[in-house]
Amino acid sequence: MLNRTYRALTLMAVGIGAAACTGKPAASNDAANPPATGAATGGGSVAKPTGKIVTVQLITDAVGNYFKPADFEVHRGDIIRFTLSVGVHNVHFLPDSNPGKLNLPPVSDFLQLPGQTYDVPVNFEPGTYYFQCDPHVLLGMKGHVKVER
Ligand SMILES: [Cu+2]
Repeated sequence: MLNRTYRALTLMAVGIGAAACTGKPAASNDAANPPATGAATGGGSVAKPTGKIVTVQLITDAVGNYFKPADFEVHRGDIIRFTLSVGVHNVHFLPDSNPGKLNLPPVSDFLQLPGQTYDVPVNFEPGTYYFQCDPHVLLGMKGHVKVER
């Protein structure tokens, strides 16, 4: 069920991507007109993929509930691969805790199966971003990722 939903979403995303690629030629006025403040929501620049995958584990153990690593750096174009190790967790780049940041990824589904992943392509502007696991944030399950160009 989960897998099927995930696959459908993936197909949708691929479909949208393909449509975007085969659509009209890239708007040539993008370069001439820097996006107005707030206009880039959802339409920000897509970073060129670096091929680098940064794995972050989601863990429940005797120490508690936590991301490992919880504070790390990535570059634009990397992929952050949140991977469930133990427990039931999600990943939420809370807008309220990331004021002024654009292109925040959607909140993930709950990861419940060990090895289950949630990929976040790093298309954000350079800066430090906060994320948390909603059910465990009060237990300290949160982290920061610093995005570098
Ligand atoms: Cu959690």
